Amino acid sequence: MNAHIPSRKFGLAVAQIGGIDLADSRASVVRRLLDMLREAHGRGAGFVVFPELALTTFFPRYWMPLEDVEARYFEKKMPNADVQPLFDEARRLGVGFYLGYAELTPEGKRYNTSILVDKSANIVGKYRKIHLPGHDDHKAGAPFQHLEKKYFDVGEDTWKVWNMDGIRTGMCLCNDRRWPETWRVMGLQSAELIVLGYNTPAHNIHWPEPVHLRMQSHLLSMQSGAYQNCVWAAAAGKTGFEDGFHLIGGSVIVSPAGEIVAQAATEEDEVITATIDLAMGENFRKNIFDFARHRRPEHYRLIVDRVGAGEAI
Ligand code: ING
Repeated sequence: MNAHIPSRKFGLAVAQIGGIDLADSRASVVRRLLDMLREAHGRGAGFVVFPELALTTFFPRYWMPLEDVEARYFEKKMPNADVQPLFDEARRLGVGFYLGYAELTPEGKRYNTSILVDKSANIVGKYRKIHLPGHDDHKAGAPFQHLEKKYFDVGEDTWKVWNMDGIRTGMCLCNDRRWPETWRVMGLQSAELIVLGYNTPAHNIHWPEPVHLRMQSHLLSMQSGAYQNCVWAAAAGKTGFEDGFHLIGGSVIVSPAGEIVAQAATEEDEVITATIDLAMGENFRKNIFDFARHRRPEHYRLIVDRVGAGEAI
């Protein structure tokens, strides 16, 4: 019989944002993020997840000269004048947050980045996206591009887990959620909560994928990642239409059982919340996914040694 594990309840929010057009200023976007931060706080949240690239339109859909992309879409400092109001209000309300943005470093490196900010508005952790989807060439016949491999460098540091106001919190970005390795690296660091933002085009430019499968694979990735690593998981989407280009909705909060406990109903700015009990993961970690007792890394070598699929061994 499992010794009773004392509950550790916590108010978690996901702030899904609707489309951001090319014409939308960062100031107008930050006003929308502030509105959702306040709503989340009003609904008892101590932490809010904002989307990937939350300050601008999903610019990797456009082929542009690098100097223009860097000038228009990348943040040279974080925080900066545009986002300082978000940090100030979060500190005033005592709410932590995850925020995704495009980062340009002083050395000229470009990353698809996310930060964890605690309830005193200190940046606790930074992550630079590892799994960059898409391509770096111009696809002339495509209705839009997906140029993350052109505009971003691959992050040099693996996924980490930070103490975020007493919660062992890991983070990743968008395409990362589709790869089980992402979740396991954080699961092996005893994560309790994994948060991420995403921008997922509804239309697949590579083959006529039925649209409903975009939502299916997003939810499947979230639910399996959470369940197989005994973590609470939260995903904030940038959604709806951006200058006519469609991004899926489906922002969610998923329990360590892999169950969706909250899901966005729209493709607009929408806050979803849940009171999560961090103790829930313990039951799964002590039994079915007691990694120390059950995992057999000596049989997993292929996962690390091989990049692409190869011959049977
Ligand atoms: N977007 C998409 C994502 O992983 C994608 C790209 C969609 C890849 C569907 C494969 C299938 O959700 C980002 N930004 O990674």
